[in-house]
Amino acid sequence: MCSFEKCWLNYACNEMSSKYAGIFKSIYSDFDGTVTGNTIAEIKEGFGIFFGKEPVLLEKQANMCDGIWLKQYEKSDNKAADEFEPGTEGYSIYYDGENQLIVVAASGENGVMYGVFELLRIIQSGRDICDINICHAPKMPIRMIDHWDNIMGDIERGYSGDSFFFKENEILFGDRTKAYARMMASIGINAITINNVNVHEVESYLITDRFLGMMKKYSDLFVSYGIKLYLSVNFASPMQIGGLGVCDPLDDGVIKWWNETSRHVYEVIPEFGGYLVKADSEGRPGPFTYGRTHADGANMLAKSVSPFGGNVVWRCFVYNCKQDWRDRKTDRARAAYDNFAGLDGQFDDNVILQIKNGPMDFQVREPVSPLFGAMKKTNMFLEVQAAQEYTGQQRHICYLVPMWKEILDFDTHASDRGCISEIVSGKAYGNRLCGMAAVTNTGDDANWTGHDFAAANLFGYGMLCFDTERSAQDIAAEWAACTFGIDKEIVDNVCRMLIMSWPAYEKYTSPLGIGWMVNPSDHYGPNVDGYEYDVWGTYHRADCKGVGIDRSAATGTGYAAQYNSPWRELYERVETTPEELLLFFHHISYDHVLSTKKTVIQHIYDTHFEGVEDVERMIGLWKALEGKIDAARFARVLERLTVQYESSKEWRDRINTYFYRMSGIADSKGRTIY
Ligand code: GCW
Repeated sequence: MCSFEKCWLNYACNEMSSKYAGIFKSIYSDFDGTVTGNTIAEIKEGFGIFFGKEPVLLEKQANMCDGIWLKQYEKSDNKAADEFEPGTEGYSIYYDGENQLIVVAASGENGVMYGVFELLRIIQSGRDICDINICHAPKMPIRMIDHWDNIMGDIERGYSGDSFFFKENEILFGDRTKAYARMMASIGINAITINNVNVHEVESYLITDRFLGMMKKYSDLFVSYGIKLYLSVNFASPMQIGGLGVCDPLDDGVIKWWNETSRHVYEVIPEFGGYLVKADSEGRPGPFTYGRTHADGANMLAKSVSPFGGNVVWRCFVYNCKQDWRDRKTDRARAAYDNFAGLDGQFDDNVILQIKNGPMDFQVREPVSPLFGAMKKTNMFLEVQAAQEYTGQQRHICYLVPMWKEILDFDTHASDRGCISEIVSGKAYGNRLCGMAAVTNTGDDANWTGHDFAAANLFGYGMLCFDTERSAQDIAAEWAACTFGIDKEIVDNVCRMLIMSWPAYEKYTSPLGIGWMVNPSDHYGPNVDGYEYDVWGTYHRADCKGVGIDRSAATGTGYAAQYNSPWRELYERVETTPEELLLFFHHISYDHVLSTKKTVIQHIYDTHFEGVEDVERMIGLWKALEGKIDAARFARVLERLTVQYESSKEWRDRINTYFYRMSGIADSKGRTIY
């Protein structure tokens, strides 16, 4: 048996198999190259399973019929959209019924590969080939995955086993690596950072000869799936591995060290993507030590890779993690904006700022980071977290695509095209280097993501980067069909479970935009005051009268004023703040009445009871599928749902009890609160 599963690439026969059995006998490709080689292998495998026979690769395209043609794109291949530019990664797919020919047309190898993967998903989810008429090009130019894998083999915030890249200071490479690259290509990923942004001692050497040979192997594999390899680097490398006394970005010796190091990296790996950097953040070294700005730091690195076409992805997760809880003015939420907004226009062309979706840290509910609306002359990535650090750690189902869609749809009002999706896709200001990055949720568990349902987040992330217009429901349905089969009840129930899961998680954990009520350090399970008096700057400020943080400009931390109008005015006032974020922006008394006519305290009680009931419903939906899903996966998911149920009750009881004791106000429905 295989030590890893195929997730959504689990090709299986369905009704289309008999309809088209034996028809697609041949493949012809206008392209050749390693990506095309993998694409053809994929067609052979998929079509072999779907239609019972592997198509054969033809040498000549002479009046081809009964097959699949990987074709150089021409205008006449656009049969679907009025305006369509395939670019280097887009494609059109259509079916020529007369000749029983499927055409996948693109301008480059990556486009053809993405087209073929979409075609296979279409067949796999039971849709009819004869209806295909598609023109697609990815919305996000760069679609990145960030691993937080450490070279010892553990994964920071990893919930699905150990790394499949590293083990005990060595690099792993094998079937699983290939299967992984294929899986990422199948969802359109074109950049992967394989090591943690927290770069410890040994990982610092990944850019040296000690490891570069293996990195080259990785890069070659990735390139054959259209993916660029990136590495996280230690800003203090000149000291850590270069023996210099400083890592000041304006120091000549430091500049020379990076120039030589990068030149050598590109000598070994000409296709190398570039560096990802976490600097001056949570104890990591950075330019602040030398009184330099983050533009100084990023540009110094960027100049070292720019002769070779490399990029520097620079994270904006920079904040004071040594705060005093009595200090009510320092606000962690303000930090990314305060540290970076003023630097707009100062970054080199090959620098991309990577900004977390919210101002805090991947909570179940946060406003969108105001930094996106503050910069017009800077390349930006939207960073999201598929790893469910604060959303149930892959023991709970929490389908994050609806959350990410809300973020992408958020209008920053920075310009006429101020939506996050327009900004980070480069459409708003015409930049080429931009896109999204997701902290991944994979590990060496057989099913890759621990919870089988967590794979929907990984799949969904890729789908969304490609097409931000697609609905979360549509993505869920395709994932369910490709993963568990096209049976209607399966797809319906799995979709319902996915779609209700984020709201459910929010209900039983976090009321009205308050986050962080988790156990410190591991971030799993409820602990209302876990971070309350700690140095990390993450407070709820609950007292006997009310709860929430005043972030208004008039009386609070001033965070609300970091937004463009009209958001700054809307967030400034209690009456106009969207209720799901009320306690993020304001300190509110427990008896404040919400639009639902409920008080804040009653809302807290009700949502916590409802959240648990939602989990019960999810269990019911899953149990209804017994016998339709293979026994092993059925049991695996049920086991995790049971864990989720127990945990949701604990959340409900701890949160409700805390606020009952704090406020002294009883539940109007008289339910058990301790
Ligand atoms: O809040 C933190 C996580 C860290 C992570 C950090 C980051 C990789 O708890 O584990 O470090 O975010 O995003 O850099």
